[in-house]
Amino acid sequence: MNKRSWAEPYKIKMVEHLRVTTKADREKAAAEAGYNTFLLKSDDVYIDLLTDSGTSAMSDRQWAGMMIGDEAYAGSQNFYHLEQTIRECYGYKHVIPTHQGRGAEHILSKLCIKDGDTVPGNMYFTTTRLHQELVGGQFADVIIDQAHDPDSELPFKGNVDLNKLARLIEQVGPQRIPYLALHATVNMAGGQPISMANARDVSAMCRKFGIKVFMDATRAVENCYFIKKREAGYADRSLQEILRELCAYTDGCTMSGKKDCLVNIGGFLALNDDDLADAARNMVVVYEGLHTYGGLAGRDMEAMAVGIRESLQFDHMRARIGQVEYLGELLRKGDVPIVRPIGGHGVFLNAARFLPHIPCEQFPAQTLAAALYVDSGVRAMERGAVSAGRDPKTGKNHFPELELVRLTIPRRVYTQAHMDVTAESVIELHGNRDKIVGLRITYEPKHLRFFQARFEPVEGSKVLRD
Ligand code: PLI
Repeated sequence: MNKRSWAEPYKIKMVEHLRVTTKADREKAAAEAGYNTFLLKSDDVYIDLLTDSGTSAMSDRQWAGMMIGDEAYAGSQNFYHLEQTIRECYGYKHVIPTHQGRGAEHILSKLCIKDGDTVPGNMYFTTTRLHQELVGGQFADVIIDQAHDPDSELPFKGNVDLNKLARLIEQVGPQRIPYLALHATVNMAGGQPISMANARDVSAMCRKFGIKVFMDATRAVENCYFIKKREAGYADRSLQEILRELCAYTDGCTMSGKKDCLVNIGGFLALNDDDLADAARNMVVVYEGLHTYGGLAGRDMEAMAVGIRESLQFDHMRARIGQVEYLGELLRKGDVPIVRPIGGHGVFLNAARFLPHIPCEQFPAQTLAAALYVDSGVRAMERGAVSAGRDPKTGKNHFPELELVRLTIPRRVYTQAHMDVTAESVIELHGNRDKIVGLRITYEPKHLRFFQARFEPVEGSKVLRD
């Protein structure tokens, strides 16, 4: 036998019990939550694949780090440990901690974007675009066309289209583009990576025009794993070396530590420019907290410093992405339409194809996430028209080409058996798709509506008919 499997590079020391509910319980809970999986109580959820954000299991070493939290208001030792770790692992000069990723996005957007500016990026992300818009910026999508095609098998579907970028620079002028937001990986495209070659080319083009490049490094280590696996010349390089090279093509990053960094809360803004960092340190005290804690407890910063080192271990990342791939392969073999290639942090169901009888105005992805919960207690997340929101100028719904449901895998939390149970539910639901009823909105908040909007079935009282 030649084949040798990998297994998780850890064993389980503590367990959290899960509550098993009946279908009737779940129908009631779904209706009470307005068919929005964000409004479910977690106690009513069996397998929680809502997000990989802040849901990871910390290691014993991270928990040990929590015990050496230095909770001084100013100059906590844990800040200096975190700063040193980020400097070494990511290579940026200045580190400004924030309570989570959007805290960093807020500061960066406010400091760099002027009213009427355009901010290109490889596909939008919800909070990122909102912060750009709140300060008068306009997001411009410069991702390659294939990223919008769930069936395209390109290995680096997150790449920036350099022609689109060049055209944009020509159209609006480089002085109206404060920076390019480079997402690694691209969440809304299905966790698709960018290649090192693309990062290098984007950086060269932007530098030529004096445009800065800031990376959304939230899942950059996952991106590096794909570079190692798929890009020529990187197979023998460590994740650490690849990460340093990737970051070197950028001027700084925003980071939600709640993903790659294996913590339940935390983030940072990292910058190379001294003046910009100075301004950011000035601003962080207004919105987050002193520049040596940025809204975090000392223990949170310590756990993040330890988590960053763990995230760069090859065995960790192979098991993390391997688990996502395992679930994706089960679904693919079960003829469920999913985004290909399988991404880094989750498997994305192609809801438009899954539910061809539900028109986009009835939110197929929102509907599918609700029906999946009713079927088995698996909680997923809508990543389609509801997440895309409305055009701030016209008020019209954005209807993105990708109408997806994300089965997001928390790191080090679930076993392969949980993936089996999830796949069985999705495959069975696919067989029963004609029993699924579309939704309409009954309440819509102004910003980031996917978090709090409420829905009801367009006919009858059930999203999944008996
Ligand atoms: O949730 P925050 O504020 O720590 O981070 C915001 C954020 C920024 N960039 C990217 C690529 C994200 O994925 C991200 C948050 N993502 C969430 C919450 C998710 O469920 O994907």
